[in-house]
Amino acid sequence: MNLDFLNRYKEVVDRALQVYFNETFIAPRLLEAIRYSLLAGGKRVRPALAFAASEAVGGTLEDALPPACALEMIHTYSLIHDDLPAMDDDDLRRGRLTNHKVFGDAMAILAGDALLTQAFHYLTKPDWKIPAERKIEVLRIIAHGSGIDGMVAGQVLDLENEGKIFDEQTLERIHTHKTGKLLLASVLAGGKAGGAEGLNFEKLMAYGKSIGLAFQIADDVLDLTATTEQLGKDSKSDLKKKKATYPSLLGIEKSRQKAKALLEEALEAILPFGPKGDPLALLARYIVERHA
Ligand code: GRG
Repeated sequence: MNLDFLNRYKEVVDRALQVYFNETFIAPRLLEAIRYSLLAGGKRVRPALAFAASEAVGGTLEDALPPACALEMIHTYSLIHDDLPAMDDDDLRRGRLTNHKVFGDAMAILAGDALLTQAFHYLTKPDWKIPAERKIEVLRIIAHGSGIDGMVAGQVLDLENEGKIFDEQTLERIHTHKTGKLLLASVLAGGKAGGAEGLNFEKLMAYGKSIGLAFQIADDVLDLTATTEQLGKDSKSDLKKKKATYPSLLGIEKSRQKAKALLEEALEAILPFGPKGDPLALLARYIVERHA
């Protein structure tokens, strides 16, 4: 798969984050902890979705840059907190030791807190040149996707169901919130920043819901089929923690089929965008067919 477009998006967001988190912040160790996890080379799927959604509706990369950076900050906070001993207690993330293993639990909690808060501060940047009403909508979308009815709710459902017998409906509820809501928010925030309204916004919603769930199903399968080196985090960790996953419920093959069916739904939803929707289509394929 040609990933040039993804690398182009990655470069833009990496540069912006690199420049933003600099020595002007007053607590050097906090800055170090933040940079350690944020600039450790994640796939940058959420920023890429925001950029691609903006382009699909005729917006620019510049329009979607603040939400792209804010989403990556929020995503990184969730990974740092998810890895803590009180949550998943993991040692490896993005190919290196987890944040708390290097900086201690207290600093890891604070680095996550600072990233979440700073994401919203970043969205008030005066040089973000889109209409003020659109900015408010973007803020609402991102807050909703990350908060009490979004990613955090999903994490709680996930923790509550560890080790339990669950059905497909419960599993879908966990996945659509824990992972799906922030991915959906990435598509909608980028689209809204680029000027999406009405039917265009609805198409993005359908696309975002499908790829949000497909991403986590692919992630569940990769947890079983990829190596620790490929993933940059411990493989088979869901199995060890008796986590609710699609492969544990449906098996690997049926899980793959479900992810493919969701991919088809996502591709169909964005047909009306024509060639402007190509980056979204490529991203959907990447999300389902990736090897890490
Ligand atoms: C509120 C205390 C508190 C903690 C929040 C909400 C939360 C902790 C964690 C949930 C987030 C989580 C770990 C979801 C799993 C989603 C997932 C597959 C993450 C990995 O995302 P990738 O593959 O990672 O995009 P990279 O490293 O490439 O960015």
